[in-house]
Amino acid sequence: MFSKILIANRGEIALRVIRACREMGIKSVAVHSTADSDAMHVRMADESVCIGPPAGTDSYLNVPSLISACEITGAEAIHPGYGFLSENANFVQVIEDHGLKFIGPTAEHIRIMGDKITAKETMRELGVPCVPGSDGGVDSLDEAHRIASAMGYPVIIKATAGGGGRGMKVAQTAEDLEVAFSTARAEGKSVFGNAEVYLEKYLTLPRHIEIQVFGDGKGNAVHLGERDCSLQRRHQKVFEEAPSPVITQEQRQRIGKVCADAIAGINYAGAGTIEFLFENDEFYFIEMNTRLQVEHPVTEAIFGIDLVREQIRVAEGMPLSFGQEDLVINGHAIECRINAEKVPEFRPSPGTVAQYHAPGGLGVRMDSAIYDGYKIPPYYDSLIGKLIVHAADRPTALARLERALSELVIEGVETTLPLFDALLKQEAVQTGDYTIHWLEQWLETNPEI
Ligand code: MV4
Repeated sequence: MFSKILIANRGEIALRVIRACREMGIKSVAVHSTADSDAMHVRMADESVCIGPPAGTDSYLNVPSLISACEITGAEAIHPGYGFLSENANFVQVIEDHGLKFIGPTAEHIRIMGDKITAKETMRELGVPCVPGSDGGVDSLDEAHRIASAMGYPVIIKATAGGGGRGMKVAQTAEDLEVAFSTARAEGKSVFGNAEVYLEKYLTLPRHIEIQVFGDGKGNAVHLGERDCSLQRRHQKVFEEAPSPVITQEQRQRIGKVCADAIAGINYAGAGTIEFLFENDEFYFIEMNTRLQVEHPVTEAIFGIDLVREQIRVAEGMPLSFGQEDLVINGHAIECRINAEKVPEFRPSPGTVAQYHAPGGLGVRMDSAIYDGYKIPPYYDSLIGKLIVHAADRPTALARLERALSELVIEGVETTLPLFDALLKQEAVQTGDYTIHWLEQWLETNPEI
């Protein structure tokens, strides 16, 4: 049993972990940069340690400082949150070398899933349906031409070390292939230090559906259904919901079992997300995330479980506190990501929060680390809050979201809140009839926000 956990993160996710620790009777240690001395996670934790100057690379990504903070405070385990070091296999290795516990999967599993070719190969062998494409890397333009013409255009070239949409190029025809191939390689090399690329059939109008999985590291695993994360802009999710408006219970159970069996088969430990493109009623694996995700609260809402508590339990070597048969969906949940950005340009808008009033009432959860007078620093991600609503069904959840948004006040900085008021008025959002391209197309053609 852990008696003290260090949270290697900031903002709302640090609060999320501190809250789980407190409920479990575990002491929490916050770490912070010099820019975050007055941050809510520092106030809410039992202890705090300053780990460096403002830049993330000097503080929240500073591994020696984090290990020292554990040694100074006697923390036995590290929760990485999301982003920062949450999917860094070397960090996990260093933690273990110091006799500490990483709350998450093994370094090996992080490494496997961090290399997209290896991830896909692993998943295919485990029976997970994948996007058709090259088996492994494509080393030459000639090889790319052969595979693409056999499969048919359009195709997409992806960097194996890529992620977040970087190092990805679409070729609509054979004429585009040379440029797509060389730019994907160059971007892979320059951004990720790895020029290896692979090729896939390009799916033109898919949805982004991700399956939440959870393993105990000993061959037992469950799935917690899907989240529909199709509403995104420039690979940043904006609005997520669970369950997906287009997935049937039968499809959910089928793909869910495939995913749970797959991660059970590799003795995966902790929370994971298996990402799919979903088109014409078929699932196509693209990537796996080996962390707790920003949008995990929508899954927590519909299943009535605490994913962070479960992560901590599994890291302590305890069994999962629920079996697949215990996991029954109750209602519908929606999350809005609120960023300190000015719309419609989505320009970051740091500054002082003059006034903050969180919404409340039945089925409303506001995860945020802001407060009246809080100064949002310019150094980090612009996410300042997540509004999550839960209701008996999708129409009721949408109405609850509109109501909660009407109560929410954030003044002093520009936020993406006007986007959500406008979004809720859209037919596609009301009916759930949208693809991964809908939001960007709508933003291009609708200057009203
Ligand atoms: C694709 C695709 C279409 N076909 N792969 C974007 C980020 C990375 N995670 C995978 N991505 C895509 N891969 C094939 N074979 C379209 C995208 C894509 C996308 C995927 C999910 C959510 C939003 C997206 C926006 C643009 C492109």
